[in-house]
Amino acid sequence: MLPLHILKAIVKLPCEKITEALTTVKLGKPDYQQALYQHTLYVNALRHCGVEVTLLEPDNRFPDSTFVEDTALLTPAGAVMTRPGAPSRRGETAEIETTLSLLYNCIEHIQAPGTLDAGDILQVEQHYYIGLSSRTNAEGAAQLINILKGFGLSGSTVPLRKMFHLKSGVSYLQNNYLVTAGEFINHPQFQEFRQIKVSQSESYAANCLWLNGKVLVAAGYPRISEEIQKAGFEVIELEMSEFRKIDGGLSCLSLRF
Ligand code: CIR
Repeated sequence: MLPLHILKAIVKLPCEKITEALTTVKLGKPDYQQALYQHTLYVNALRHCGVEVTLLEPDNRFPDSTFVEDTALLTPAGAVMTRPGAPSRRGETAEIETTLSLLYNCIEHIQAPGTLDAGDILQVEQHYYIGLSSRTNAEGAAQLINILKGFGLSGSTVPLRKMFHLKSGVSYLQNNYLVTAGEFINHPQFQEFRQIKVSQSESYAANCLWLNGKVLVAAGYPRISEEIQKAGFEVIELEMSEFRKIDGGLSCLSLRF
């Protein structure tokens, strides 16, 4: 198989209403200016990894809309528009679909009553693990597995116990390496992987992002950064404090293809 290369990414600027974004954690409201600054550094890091970035304008109608990852799944065979589990986020897909329609001939859709956030989808080569979470239901996952089959790809489900999204607790770094935290450490469905295990105190950093041989890791989690470096990856640390306050991680901020 040819080595994977991420060529492009779509990102969307945080909007002023990011202060009203959904959250399950009690870390206070994000600071809009800080979020903008952290987002700029994120975009710079994508470019540093050789990725061409399309930057979408902010949209105050959707406080969570900087988390573009949740709105679509991009595969080599076609795109899938999700149906986000949070009703306040459903309208985010329209603009992303317009952008993707310039890039993809084939765009499929998750239909009601299915719900799916792509933060629940972990791609490992040709296979897509789909977390069943408070956002992604069994119907949404079943629809996606069917679509993937049509694309010549495969999918399977992973029920979540505590994690917010599947990728809040597990990331794939290529070369058979998984970064795992919490309930995904030694999980029976991930036994064939080499695991880089994240301690409870650093579990936020389990959402990291492989990009063309480098790995973006949230700043402030030194042990996991070191483990990832030991595994042979160059690490780029990025401050994520404002996105963390609203359950967002590094992968959530871009759609990559
Ligand atoms: C939400 O609740 O939907 C946002 N505040 C966070 C979304 C994070 N997205 C992701 O992990 N892919």
